[in-house]
Amino acid sequence: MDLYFSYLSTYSQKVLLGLYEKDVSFTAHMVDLTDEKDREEYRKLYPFGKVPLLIRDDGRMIPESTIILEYVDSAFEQGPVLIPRDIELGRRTRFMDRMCDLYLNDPVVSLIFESWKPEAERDQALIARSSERIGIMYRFMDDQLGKSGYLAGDTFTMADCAAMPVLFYANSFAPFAAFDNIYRYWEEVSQRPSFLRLKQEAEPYINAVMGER
Ligand SMILES: N[C@@H](CCC(=O)N[C@@H](CS)C(=O)NCC(=O)O)C(=O)O
Repeated sequence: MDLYFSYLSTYSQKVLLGLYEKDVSFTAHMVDLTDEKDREEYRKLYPFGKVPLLIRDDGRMIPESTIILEYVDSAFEQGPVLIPRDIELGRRTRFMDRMCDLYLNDPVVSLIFESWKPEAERDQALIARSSERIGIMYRFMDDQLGKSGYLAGDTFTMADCAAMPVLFYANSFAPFAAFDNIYRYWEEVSQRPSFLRLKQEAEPYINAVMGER
């Protein structure tokens, strides 16, 4: 199995977390999103140019982080069940995964990109919209985490794989320390071996890009 990914990409990190949690091995192919030549080369393989992308041993391509994790969860039994088989918990997991991707990840990425522009060129309306959305998501997540240990119930799932990489970046741009339940959750999940491994691997790439700004 081959995984095309970038350590800078939260969607790639989401998949890496799931693979590390389940201890599934793969051949790693890093795509340098900061290098136009590398991106162009990658688009020959996957014209949308998005990472992550999984290629199975039979050659079938599986793009999209959620679909990759669905595949990994159904194909490999070991480790945590990323999408609970219980219908209600499974639905809740998919729902929280969508919420994290659409309403947390995207606004956090917008804030990061805007922060890299000179102040006068920043899109203030986008910054305001993104910050508002992140605030709504924090309240929503805090409420969920007040009722259960993890985002979609009492076990670690794909929803947590989706949330953690974004929370890691988000805390610098929109700190969540005032949200007790998110804070307590973060203190615990950020100590998981899968996250510590990801953080150690990704940090040099993140620091290189953030340091340049
Ligand atoms: N919905 C996709 C989103 C993937 C995505 O947006 N990846 C970004 C990096 S986080 C990317 O590949 N950007 C490069 C580009 O758009 O050319 C998923 O869940 O995998």
